[in-house]
Amino acid sequence: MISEDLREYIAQAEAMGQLQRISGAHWDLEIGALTELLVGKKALLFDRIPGYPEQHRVLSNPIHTWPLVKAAAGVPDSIQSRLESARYLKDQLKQFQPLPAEEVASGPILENVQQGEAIDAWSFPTPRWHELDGGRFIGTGVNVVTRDPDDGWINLGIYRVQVHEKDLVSCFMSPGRHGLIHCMKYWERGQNAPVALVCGAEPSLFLAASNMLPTGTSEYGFAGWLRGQPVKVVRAPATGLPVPAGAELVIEGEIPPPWVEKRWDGPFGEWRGYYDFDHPTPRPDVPVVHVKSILYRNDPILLGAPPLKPPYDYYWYNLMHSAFLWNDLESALGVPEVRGVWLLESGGNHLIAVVSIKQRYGGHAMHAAMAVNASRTGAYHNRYTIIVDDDIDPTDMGEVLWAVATRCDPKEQTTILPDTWFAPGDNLLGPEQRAARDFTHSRMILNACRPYYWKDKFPPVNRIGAELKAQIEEKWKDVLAAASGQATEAQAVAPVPRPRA
Ligand SMILES: Cc1cc2nc3c(=O)[nH]c(=O)nc-3n(C[C@H](O)[C@H](O)[C@H](O)COP(=O)(O)O)c2cc1C
Ligand SMILES: [Mn+2]
Repeated sequence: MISEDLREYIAQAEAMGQLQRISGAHWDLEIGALTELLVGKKALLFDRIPGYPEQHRVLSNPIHTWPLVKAAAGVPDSIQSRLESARYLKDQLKQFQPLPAEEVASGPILENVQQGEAIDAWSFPTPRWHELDGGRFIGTGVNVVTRDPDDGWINLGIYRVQVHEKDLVSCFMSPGRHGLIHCMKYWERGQNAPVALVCGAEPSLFLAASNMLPTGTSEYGFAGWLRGQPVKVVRAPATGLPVPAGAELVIEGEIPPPWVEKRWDGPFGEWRGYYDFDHPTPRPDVPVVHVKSILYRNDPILLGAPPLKPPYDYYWYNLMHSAFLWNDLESALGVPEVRGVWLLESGGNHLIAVVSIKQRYGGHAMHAAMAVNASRTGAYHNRYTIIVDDDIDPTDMGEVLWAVATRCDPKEQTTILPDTWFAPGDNLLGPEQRAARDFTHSRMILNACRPYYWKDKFPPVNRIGAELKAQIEEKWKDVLAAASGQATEAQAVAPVPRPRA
């Protein structure tokens, strides 16, 4: 699906029957609650938000249905399953060539410009998304644009943005984020870091920026490649940073070093399924953005993608992440015979990685597990890595847990890795560790493959064989049909009263 901007995308989603329009929902909790209740069902377009011009809108759950994420990622209609979709995308990734952004002289984003005294970040219907949130987050479906001062590389990441004052917002970047590394380079030079917060762009940018692309690769180039046509950008007036010409709303500003100025943001309901931090303590050490200009289209549409408690249909994130991890394992990290990769929904997108392999050598499972934890996608936050044999579908949580229960000896086949890359928002960080600003954690590898050196002596699986199944299905088809039919009828028929003794 190619759309030039969010409006064209909305029209396409509506034509697919994937859009729900909602009028009159309040920015304070109502939009957030409807977003949570309808996730996985439809993209939601809110208008007539109380207290704001009728056509200042919010689009939430933009790619949070299976048809929409498949379309945004370019998976053909003929492919249905999650695993096959991830397989298709990882094969596509092997051909990835960045298609750089195309600079144009002007665009709809420049229709309205707030500068100086006119700047007012409250003039948009920013939702308060979750009940215990400590404020209004304008940046959830946001693309944070930064530039590497050394080589000019432009990065886009999704880093939450809270409005604090009319010309002051905050932007939380977890340690290791490309955007934060760019900022640190400016701060080391004694300069403020320029930033552009794009709150409402066409969703291929959202999809691109939510992935752990390699260092040095611009998410603009990735989104262009995904769409098959370059993203058109204009130079934002205050910072010179490239922003999508068709974006809905852009906040430009400067981030001073946190040792000069910082705020507390949140609390905020996060993707692990908890508030960040422990309510009611907000998070300290969040860089602030001094707003230099706000650009917006006529009747702007904010893009909202608040984190929600897993599990839910998190496919939009898991699909691409799984494809990235799969491709990393095969391409950069050289793991042979990978048969499937999936990030389980219950782990949000970053907590449980499952890889199925056809074992070919002793240590193959550990090779795969170490590679998961070496890839950029799997190195971050991934608490559990589960390796399974090729008879297990990694997207099937029941099968994965069966493999863990029956093939993974806790003493012999689990490994704990200390001091790994986590995040300040991790709900398992205790008060002392938080106070020490130590955000690392341990993680576990579960080798749930049959032990390699005696795998041929491993008991066979107690499951009907394909040949016997086919024979029985042919010979006993009437019984099978009747029995399944009867079962449904039986449910519909009222129970027969017992005869009295
Ligand atoms: C909806 C959504 C919200 C996110 N919020 C944050 C956030 O507030 N802070 C953060 O550091 N990462 C956040 N992330 C994760 C990063 O955007 C993601 O890891 C991305 O790959 C980072 O880009 P980078 O590798 O260019 O830094 C969020 C991701 C999504 C999809
Ligand atoms: Mn990046």
